[in-house]
Amino acid sequence: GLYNIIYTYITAVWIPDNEEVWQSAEITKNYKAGDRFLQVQLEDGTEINYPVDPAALPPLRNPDILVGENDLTALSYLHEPAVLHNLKVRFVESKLIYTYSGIILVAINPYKQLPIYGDAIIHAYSGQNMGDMDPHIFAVAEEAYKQMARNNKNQSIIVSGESGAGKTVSARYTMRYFATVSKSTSNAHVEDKVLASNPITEAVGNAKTTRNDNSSRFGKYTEISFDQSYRIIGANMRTYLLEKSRVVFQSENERNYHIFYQLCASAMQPEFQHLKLGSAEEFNYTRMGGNTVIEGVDDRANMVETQKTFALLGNLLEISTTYSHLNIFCELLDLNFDKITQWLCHRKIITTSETVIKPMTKAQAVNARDALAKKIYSHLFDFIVERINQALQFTGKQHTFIGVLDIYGFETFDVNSFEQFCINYANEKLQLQFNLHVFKLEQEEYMKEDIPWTLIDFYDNQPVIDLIEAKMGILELLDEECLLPHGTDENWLQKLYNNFVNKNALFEKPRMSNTSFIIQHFADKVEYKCEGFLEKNRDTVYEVLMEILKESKFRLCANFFQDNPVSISPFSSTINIKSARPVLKPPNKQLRMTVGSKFRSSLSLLMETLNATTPHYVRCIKPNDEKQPFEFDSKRVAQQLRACGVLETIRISAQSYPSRWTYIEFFSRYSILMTQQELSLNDKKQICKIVLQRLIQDPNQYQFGRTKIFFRAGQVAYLEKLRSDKLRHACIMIQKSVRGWL
Ligand code: AD9
Ligand code: MG
Repeated sequence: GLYNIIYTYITAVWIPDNEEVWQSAEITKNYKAGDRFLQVQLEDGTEINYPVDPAALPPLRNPDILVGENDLTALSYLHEPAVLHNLKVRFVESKLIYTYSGIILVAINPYKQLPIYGDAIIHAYSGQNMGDMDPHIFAVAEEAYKQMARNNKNQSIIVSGESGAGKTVSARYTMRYFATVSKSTSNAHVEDKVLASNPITEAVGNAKTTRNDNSSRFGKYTEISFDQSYRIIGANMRTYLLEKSRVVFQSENERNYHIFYQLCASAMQPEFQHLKLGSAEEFNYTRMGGNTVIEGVDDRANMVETQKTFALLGNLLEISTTYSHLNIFCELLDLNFDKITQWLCHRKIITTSETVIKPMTKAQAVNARDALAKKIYSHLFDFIVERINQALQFTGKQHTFIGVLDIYGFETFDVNSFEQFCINYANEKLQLQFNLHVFKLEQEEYMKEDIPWTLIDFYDNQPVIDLIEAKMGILELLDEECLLPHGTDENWLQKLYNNFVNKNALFEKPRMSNTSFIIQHFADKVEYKCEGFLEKNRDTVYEVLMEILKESKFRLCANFFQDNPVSISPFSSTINIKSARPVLKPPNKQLRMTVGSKFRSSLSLLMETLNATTPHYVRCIKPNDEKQPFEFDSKRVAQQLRACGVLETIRISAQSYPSRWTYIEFFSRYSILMTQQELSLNDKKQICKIVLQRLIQDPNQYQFGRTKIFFRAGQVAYLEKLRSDKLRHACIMIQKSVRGWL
């Protein structure tokens, strides 16, 4: 009903467009309820009769005064075209990359260095209120810092978005902000050390992919610790799910981890000569992608930087790579050459009656070698992270912390496998955390304003999470299959079909495939191919090879494979077994835990941590696939806004009371709509109430709070329309009377 009434007032709508997703259309003839056509003029001037469904009319365009708003939720009509248009106007016309959407900061990657990150800007944001300044990543950092100090509460900054959207860059800026505003005088280097952890983890955990020359292949949560006076005292980081397969395999035009190319480019440096490296072109593991150099990147210069940051942390590693010819490998890791050769090519099969030694096929041997390389690299990665944490350990007492989460965004490719499954599962968990937080904030705002509690229907994605992680869910069935000696990907998939097809609305079997399954995620439907799930979840290395590595005389290497690994002092490169103390490494039992169940527990720990903090959200958007500065591809942006939950949040907002005005704001903007009699009253708040009740008859469209009026979607646009009509009318009256005088 109301929609139809408003419709006759509004002059423009959004209609779907193949190229731009939505295009604006001016209504040229008043729409009558029930009409099946809308007479409109398109942007190029053509007039058409646009067919419409009277029950679902096209979305309305916001009045122009609202376009360009720095907070999307200030838009009166909240829907996809409004959000997209507003972001585009800001980004393309005004070169503004940051916009708020309620409590979220939307950051669009400009693909260009902007002069908005200098120390002067940091100081400009320091101490300010979020609403008083232009949206900025520093404003979010300042808000976290201020709330930490004001409420004595831990904070977190949750950065998400797809590959190449700018998460790592944003996370780095927040860390730089904290390091700058909280500079301590006593412990001068601690901020530099905290910042130094970034280049190191990027050297060993980032790589060139087709989407991003510096793509993070792991998730990271960095807790920055502060003392009583809110000065940085140290930091600690947790990492999630490193992409191990990259160590042994890279697709075309991709590279292995940066560190390998940095080392190869520095092969002739005296400190690396003993590694007997050569050019990256020589090694199978580094040349597979076809191109070992990245345009504009100098690997040798970067190695110097990597070494510097290691030195800054007081923690220069004896880096040993394992990817040259077999005897150099054995020499470097101090392994028994004969044994390695034997067990890389043969398999021991133990039956009840006898033990046979069987040669492996070439494919099996390659597989065993790759599994070993992945294992060593992932141990090395964990070891480096552990060392960084030791170097950033602090002696005093932590008062509070701010955590910065830089995690992979929701992903969907043509072929999706175990990795995408885990990544999307993590994003479901983060979305739920976000939904519950927004819900809680709404509830608090209603209480503060004495507004009767209205149940808002918010999207609850708990069912998808249950499908994945609950008892007898997808992960548990996978673990069970992994335990069976003859378990296969196909058998597991069959069990999924039996358990969920037609029983769980979020699970589907694709019509044309017997090797995949579909999950309806909050962001999109994703089809996963079952091939490889079991092996990736088991992640085992051939036992005999592990035994040989355990016997290595190179203690670092031997230690990787011990059941009870000993700690290694961060400040010496030799390992003193005597002084060794037990470390945080998981007990051996956990080493046998599957990747899926390990990931599930690390996620639940992360959620526990996040829930105990005040969260701040940054959603990064990649505006085009060509890395072009300030190019806005509407299709790609719309797709990401859906995937990162921005539109979902907008929908929640639109269902409750998206527009909130203080009585003062309402009074000053709409006094033109007030009668002399109304204006003669004393109590301004009372005037607002009387006027609004007269202008909007349906009392369900607004609520009077203690300090604010809460409007349902569209009401502010309606008031704006009344206001501009009144102004136009007043103008005409003035013109007439002027003419009369003449
Ligand atoms: V991935 O999931 O790790 O593959 P990220 O982390 O989301 O991805 P990243 O931060 O690495 O993306 O950004 C990709 C590139 O975009 C950077 O290397 C910069 O060249 C570019 N970028 C991102 N944000 C900005 C910015 N605020 N200003 C300028 C930017 N350039
Ligand atoms: Mg990244």
